[in-house]
Amino acid sequence: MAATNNGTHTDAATIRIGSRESELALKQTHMVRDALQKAHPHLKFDIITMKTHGDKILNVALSKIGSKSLFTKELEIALEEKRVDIVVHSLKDLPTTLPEGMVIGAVCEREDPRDAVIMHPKHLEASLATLPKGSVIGTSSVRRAAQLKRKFPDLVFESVRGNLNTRLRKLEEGNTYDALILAAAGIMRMGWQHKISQYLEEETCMHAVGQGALAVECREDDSGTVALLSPLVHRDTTVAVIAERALMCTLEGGCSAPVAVHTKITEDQLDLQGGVWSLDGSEERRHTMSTPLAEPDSSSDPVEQPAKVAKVSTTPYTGVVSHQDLDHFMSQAYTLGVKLAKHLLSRGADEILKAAKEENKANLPSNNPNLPPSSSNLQKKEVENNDS
Ligand code: DPM
Repeated sequence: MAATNNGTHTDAATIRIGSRESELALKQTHMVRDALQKAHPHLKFDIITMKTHGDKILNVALSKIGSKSLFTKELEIALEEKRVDIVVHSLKDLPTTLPEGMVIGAVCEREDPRDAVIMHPKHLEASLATLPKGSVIGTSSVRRAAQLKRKFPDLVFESVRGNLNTRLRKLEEGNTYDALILAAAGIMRMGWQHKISQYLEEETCMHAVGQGALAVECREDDSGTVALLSPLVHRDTTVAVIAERALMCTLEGGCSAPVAVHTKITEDQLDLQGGVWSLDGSEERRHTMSTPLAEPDSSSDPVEQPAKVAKVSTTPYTGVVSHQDLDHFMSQAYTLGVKLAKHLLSRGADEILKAAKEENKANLPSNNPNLPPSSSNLQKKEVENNDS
């Protein structure tokens, strides 16, 4: 245990950081470890790696699992059993409802949240708009596929197996894919920015909720660790991702549903754009709403209180720990996300999401024994994992 009984850290404490084993996960963990070491030079930080269920079951597409805890559960068990004190995640892999007793103690400054295109070496001069008709784009994200099918009906979208290293090798050494779509943040952390041909702006493909931000999870009752993480909290990122997660939570979207966002913080205002698509991209609902990020008392908007669901962390704001000086902004951001989600739902997003989830479920190999697991379209094909 890093904390003493009264919740404060001793000078000699060692903080144990849990991480997945993939190269990207470790790079992310090292970034957080370095920031913590800088903020707390007197503490020692150890990294403990482990495989998650998602790293072990390599034959089911992320969109079929329906649960986002696939890549986080083992780490959270280690946290609960006090084998580690904190866990580093890509925020976009963390569900909007955390297990009881767990909180996000810090959301760090966001990297570029956009999706990006890596072209096959034979298409280095091309963009998605100029690729030959029928070109195959590798992505296992229903969110990316739905938006891009709508924009580029002549392109073909295929699932791609494996972690980032495997995917890049399959693109560059094979002839199956003409391009990959990946999160710019992951590409940059891997040191591959020179391979990016094109960044996708929000008109073309909005990003996933929380994309590009790292989150540090800890035990809610470990006040010493929560305090230790506070130097890592980034205000604008925290406010933006709370709006995004409130939207996601209210839509009850998960990995299986094409939900995407675009957030902008300018001066004292937060703009949140959200969208929902059918799997084939033919249906779309998107809308933008804004809120002033006003200091207490100058806001005229009623502030929505986050729902407290039984058996769920009592921390409001989709699991993100509230910091006193940020609380007012966090609640305005949360309110905005809920409001935008309700607007989208009232315009038919509920039907679209329901249909997308059912379509995904119907294509699950286990629900459809006659379906060969390797049949060729995105919804039916298997992937090894979504390795982040
Ligand atoms: C989630 C999705 C993907 C990851 C779904 C989505 C992409 C899966 C795929 C929830 N998690 O984005 O619509 O492309 O097959 C993941 C990546 C990162 C975190 C890799 C990536 C790195 C970027 C970040 C996988 N999780 O999206 O290219 O920190 O946001």
